[in-house]
Parts: sequence; C-alpha cells; structure tokens
Amino acid sequence: KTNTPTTSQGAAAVGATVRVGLDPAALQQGIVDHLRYSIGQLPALATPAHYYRALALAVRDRLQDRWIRTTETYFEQERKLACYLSAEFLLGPHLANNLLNLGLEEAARGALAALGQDLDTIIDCEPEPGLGNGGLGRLAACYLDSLATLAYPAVGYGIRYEFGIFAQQIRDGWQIERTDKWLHAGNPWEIAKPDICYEVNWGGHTETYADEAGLQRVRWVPFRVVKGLAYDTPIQGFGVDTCNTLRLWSAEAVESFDFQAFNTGDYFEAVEAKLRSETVTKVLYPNDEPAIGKRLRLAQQYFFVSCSLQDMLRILDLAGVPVERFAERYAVQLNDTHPSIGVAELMRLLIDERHLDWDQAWAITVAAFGYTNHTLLPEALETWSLPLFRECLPRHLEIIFEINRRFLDQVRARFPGDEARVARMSLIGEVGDKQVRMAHLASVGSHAINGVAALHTDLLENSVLADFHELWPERFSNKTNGVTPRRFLALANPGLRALLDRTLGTDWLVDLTALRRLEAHIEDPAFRSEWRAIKHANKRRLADYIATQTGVELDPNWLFDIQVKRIHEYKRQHLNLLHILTLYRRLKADPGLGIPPRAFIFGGKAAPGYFLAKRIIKLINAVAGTINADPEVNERLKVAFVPNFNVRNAELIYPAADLSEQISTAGKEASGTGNMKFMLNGALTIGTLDGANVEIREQVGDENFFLFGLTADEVARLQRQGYRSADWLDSHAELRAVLDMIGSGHFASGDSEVFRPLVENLTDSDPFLVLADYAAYVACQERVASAWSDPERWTRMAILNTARCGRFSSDRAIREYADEIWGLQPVAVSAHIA
Ligand code: CR6
Repeated sequence: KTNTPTTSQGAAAVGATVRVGLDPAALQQGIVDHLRYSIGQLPALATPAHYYRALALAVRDRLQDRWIRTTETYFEQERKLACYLSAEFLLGPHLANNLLNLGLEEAARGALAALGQDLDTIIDCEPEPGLGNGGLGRLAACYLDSLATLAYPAVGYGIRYEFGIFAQQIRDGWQIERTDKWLHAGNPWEIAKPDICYEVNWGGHTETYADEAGLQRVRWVPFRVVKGLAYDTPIQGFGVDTCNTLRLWSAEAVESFDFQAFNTGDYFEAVEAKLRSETVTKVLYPNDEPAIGKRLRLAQQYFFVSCSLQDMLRILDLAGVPVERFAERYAVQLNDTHPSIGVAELMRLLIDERHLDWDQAWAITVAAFGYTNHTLLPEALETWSLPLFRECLPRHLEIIFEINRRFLDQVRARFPGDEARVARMSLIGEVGDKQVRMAHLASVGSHAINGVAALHTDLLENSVLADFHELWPERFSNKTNGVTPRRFLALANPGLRALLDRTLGTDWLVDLTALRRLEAHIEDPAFRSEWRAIKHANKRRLADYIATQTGVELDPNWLFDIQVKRIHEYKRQHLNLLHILTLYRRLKADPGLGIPPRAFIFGGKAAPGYFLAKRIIKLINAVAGTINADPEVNERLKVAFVPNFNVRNAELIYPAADLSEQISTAGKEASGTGNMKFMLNGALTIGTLDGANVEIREQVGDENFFLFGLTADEVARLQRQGYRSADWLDSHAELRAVLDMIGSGHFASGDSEVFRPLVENLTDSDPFLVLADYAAYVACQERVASAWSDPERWTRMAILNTARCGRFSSDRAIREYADEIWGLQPVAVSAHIA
C-alpha cells in the first residue's frame, strides 16, 4: 500500500466531485467556500487561523463520505464492534494527521500556496485536544488510529472535557497551570449529535416493586438526572476508506430551566442546578495515576460509561438484535479501572431495564468486557469509599454486593477454609474504612485481563492480581503497548520518512517490521551520513523551538539527552539531575575534563497537587539557570526545560533525541510508550529493566542498549529487607557532595529551604531507590559518552534501533487485542457509492 487513498472518492458517483475532490484545485475551492460560507471572512482580512478553520472544514468534508459509509457498512454487515471505553483520549492535533491518512498533504500544500498561505503555518494554528494526562490517554489515541487503519469496526467512547489537560507555564522556574480552552474558537472536527442523548441518574435511593407478571423488581429513584449529548469525531484510517468514530459525551441539564423553581421565583436556584449538572464534563482531572477519590471523578466515570452502554443497547435495538446477543456484537474494553463501573451498569441495564435474569445478564457482561491494567502503584489503584459510593450510586452498590456474594462463594468453593484469601479478593476492602475496589470489580466482570508489557503482566499475575490469576489463569494475557508510526514517524520526522520511502518503499507505514530491511544499509557510509544529516536537522529544529520558548541556545552538534514524560518520583527525573550535577562538579574541579558536550533536555507536567514533582521542576530550572550561565561549564553542559510538553511539541522532540532516558525504578513503569517513540526515531535508550524497556532491549540486543540499575526482583528484595538510603550515602562521597550542593542553596541564590524537602526525601526514605541506582547510572552514562565519541558506531546503533522497532507498532498491539481478546474481524469499507 502507498499513502494515497486506495479507492475512488465516494462522492464522485453522486456528482459532487467539485465539492469533495482530492485534487489541489477542488481543495482550494473548498477552502475558499468555507472561508466565505462557514466562516464569513473577507479573504483580504483572513488570518492563518481563519485558513486553518476553512481547511479543516474542507478536509472534514472529504472524510464525510467515508465516515458515513463506514457506519453504514458496520450496520449492514452485522459485525462485531470493539468499544474502547476510556476516560482519556490524548489525540493531539487532527489536521496534519487527517491529511496524511487521506493522502492529501501535497494537495493541501498546493491549494494553500495558490491562496498565498503556507501549510505548516496553518497546521500550527490548531489548538491541541489534550483530553488526557499522558501515556494512557495517548495509547488510546494510537489505538484508534490503528483500529481504523487495520479496518477494524470500532468506536472510542469517552468524555468531551471542556477543559483538557492544563497548559503549563514556567515562571521563575516554577510550574504555573493555565486552563486549556481548546474549544474557545470552536472545533471544526466534531459533529454534535443532539438527537443522540441519554439520561444518567445520580444519587437518591432504590425501591422494590412488582411488575405486571408479579415479579419483584428494583427501581432507582435518583436525586438528580443529567443528560449526555454525543459529539462525534471522525477517525480516518491510513490509506483505507475506513473512518471510525470517536464519540465523546458532554453533560447538560435535563431541562434548560427548572420551570417549577422558575415559577416559584427561585430563578437562581434553578440556574445553579443547571450549572451543577454541566460541571460533570467541565474539566479533566490532571493526575496521572491518580489517588484521589473525588465525587466528581466518580460522576464523570459513571456518566460516560452509562451513556456509552445505553448507546450500545440503542444501536442493538435499531438493528433488531435481541439484547441476549449483546456480547456477540460488542467487545467492550476497559482502559484501566476508570470505566470499570460499566460492569455494574451493564448488569443494571440488563436486569432492571431489560428484565433479564441475573445469570444470563452476568454471562453477557463477562463475555463482553475485557480489562486492561496500566499500573501496579498501590496509590493509583482506584477505590471508592463505601459511604460515598452508596450516596452516589445506590443501585450499583446493591449489584456489586450481589456480584461479590456470588463471587466469594466461588472462591470459598475453590479454596475451602481460606478466609484470608476471601478477604483479599473481596470487591469490598475492609482495611480501615470500607472501600469498593475497582480493579477487583473489573477483574471479576471481564473474561480477559491484560497488562501492558511482559514484565508488567508478570508482576500483575504475581502481585496485585495474584489471587485472581490463581483462580482464573486463562483470563490473563500480555498485550505490550504500541505507538502509531503514522504520527510519530511519518508526521514527526519528515526527513526520515523521505529517506525510508526512498530506501524501502512505503509499506513500513502499515507494516513497521518492514524497517528491518534498514539493516542492509547500516554498513553503507553514505547512508549513515544521510542518517546523521537528518538527525542534525531535527536537532536544529528542536534547538530553534527551545530557543524561542526558553531563550536557551543549544548546539545541534552536541549529544541531545532527553527525558520527557510526566514528572513523577518513580520516573526519577531527579536521578537524571544527580548525574548532571555530578558532571558539573567534576568539570568545576577539572575544567579540562574530556567529556563530550551534552544538552540535557527535560519536559513534562506535574500534577498540580504533587508537591515533590513541582519541586523537581523547579530544581531542573534552577540547575539550568546556574549551568547555562557558567562559562566554566557551559561549553560542555547545557540544560533546558521545554514548557508544556504535549503531543504537538513531542513531535518535535522525539526525532531530535540521541539518547532516550527511561530510568524508572524497576517494577514501577507499567510499560512506557515514550521509550518506543524515541526508538522509532533512532534514539538509543539508557534504561532500567522496567516496563517495555525489557522488550526494547531484547529487540536491539544488549550491545545496543545502555542498561543499568537494580532489577524489579532486587528492588522488591531490598525493600523487604528494609532499604536504608543512608547506607548508599556513606559509601559514596561524590553523591553526598552533590546532595549537599543541592541542599546548600547553591542553585537557589543561597536559599537552603526550597530544595530541602527533595534532599530529605532522598536521604531519609528514598522510596524509589534513587541513591541505590546512582552509581550504576553514572557509570552507564560514561559508557554512553564513550559510544558517542565514535559517531560511526553511534549511527550504526541508531539505525538499528529504528530497524528493530517493528514490534512496537500499535498495529501489532491492536491485532493482538482483536485476535485474542475481542474476537474481532476486519471489515473492508468501500466509500464508492454505486
Ligand atoms: N501513566 C503507565 O504508567 C503506560 C501507560 C499506558 C500508565 C505507563 O507505563 O505506558 O499507562 N498508567 O499503558 C496509567 O495511566 C494508570 C500511564 O500512562
């Protein structure tokens, strides 16, 4: 396949060639028309932002026939549909991606040029839909891209947050959060479907009643009802006519006015009630791996899951398929526990509303659901306090009690007399205050449970979900994460894309294992030098961006050593800093020291309430300020913090990396996906044996991966034995000196308070074993420096990284989900309307 569309445009047959033609002239006409008829802008006064909207609308027109035809095809062919339930979809800008997937890039460039506009400038006008925090949300977006590209019938279901992830500014070195008003200028990609809406109950109590047949039934009498409205976004596959749907729900008050209250004169009470309803989808919780059991978060989860399941049932009704066959028509995947209330909600819908009996409803539920776990961190495993849960979802609590009663009977039958096990496995936790354990609900209610990298699945089976694995080993499997090569190579790295197309042809775009054929070119010096030129240009591009954003000037000839990801203690940005400061001290002591010049680049957001993470950002910026201004070291070291790491600037960052920092405490990072994006773009990894690093190293071979640090087993053992970070300090004078330097206020104009909490965290408890891994990390960085000093060797290793990244395509991951969990077949869509 190539990157041009494989079928004719459907509209041709209905005589609308001019309207949605794919040639530059037709596209130009579309832009001009939208500027006039949709936007109402005089061409002479149109800004790039106006052109962005006009082009986006013209491109959406060109998706429309495919989109409708895809929906129609699924409906007609009565095929199984994958429903990916996720509280987050970190989509990133749509325009460039849709142009790529439709094969319209050159046409768009030409059409705009004819109008005196530059495509890249126009692309930069798009506000980024940041409806996610990090890896988990971006994974969902990559999976949508692969599902459509592989022609799998699928829908993404989620929340249309009015404010996505906050925009990060850096002021005086500190993170400042600004609200993300991504919908401010409208969203040309979505189509509101006000007729697709559902009522969602909240609070109140339950009652029993006898139905016409005299059977006892339960009725939920809610305290409040909110309406969920569908907003659809097209998800166009690459090189195919399949255009799937992302359906996001927005909350609205049931009545735009409470007329009762209005008539009694309580106008403001009525308006307030309306506002309360609409807060449900106002804002994304900005916590990666969250711990907080907030009522509004539960409301968000229940709201979107209920709308989605009601939608599935409605579509089944429309197709005339009896509800008993729900699981034949839907595979419902839970992206972490966030949508796991779906297990109880589907039971409620089937029993209370469709009047199925318990056993039948339960068989359907378990057959339909699959659960993906994304974390082992105990503080990130979702639980809800029982009283809160009862107050918000009284009917669901009853259902969960009944699921639990039957489940624990099963456990007792299998393991007689083992009450400790029963307590461990219960859906209700009794340690301290009682809680509902969402990971247990998801596990009991799903026929398939998976982790997101081999090591992670292994740890899941042997720790957090060990009891469940013992009971149902057949439910468990691994599905190592993947990333889409369309966005993270073709779009992000046009230089490399061109080289690959020229060298290998274009099938790597839909078969990433084709990059293996690059290995045949590794020994070609001309190829290596082309490779280096591309990397150099990418580094220039990033250096320019960093200079405009931060004022820090970086030299593209230096080693670009990059760590971008959420700021978290377990990800150990502070270990990276300790290495930088070690080099800094060594250079200060010996200015003639022969170390290769390096630019250390960081980026990432901290949860607004995460005290230590915010201090780490401040410390990075403080160290950057000191080092960059010090002529004794700044010809060998520079440090930059890229503000507001997001999908858009990620596309500039990954292709510019020489070295990818994946240095989490072993056993803590479930998979990582940034590690794969760096590899795809030819960066070498320095990393621990954690998450998907393990598999990356397997693919590239030990000699092409900079490995250091304790293994997950060693970490666990050390912590069991009682880890004392002070022991590591005593034996390492250089480490002690670095920590003293941070503590002394050296980087804070003498203020010895700001960084004290960070230093004390390391010296007193060091929960993520930063000090234990310090010496190995510094030594490993010396191996990096020595490899870097041989550019030919480095380039060989870099090419090999790209060549061996085939396994980490989201296409591979999605095929595994489809084959092994969902039982899903691709469905060819042809947009040709005969
Ligand atoms: N924070 C994991 O920590 C993984 C992604 C996607 C995470 C990360 O290692 O790559 O999910 N977990 O599987 C959660 O969000 C709970 C993440 O992004």
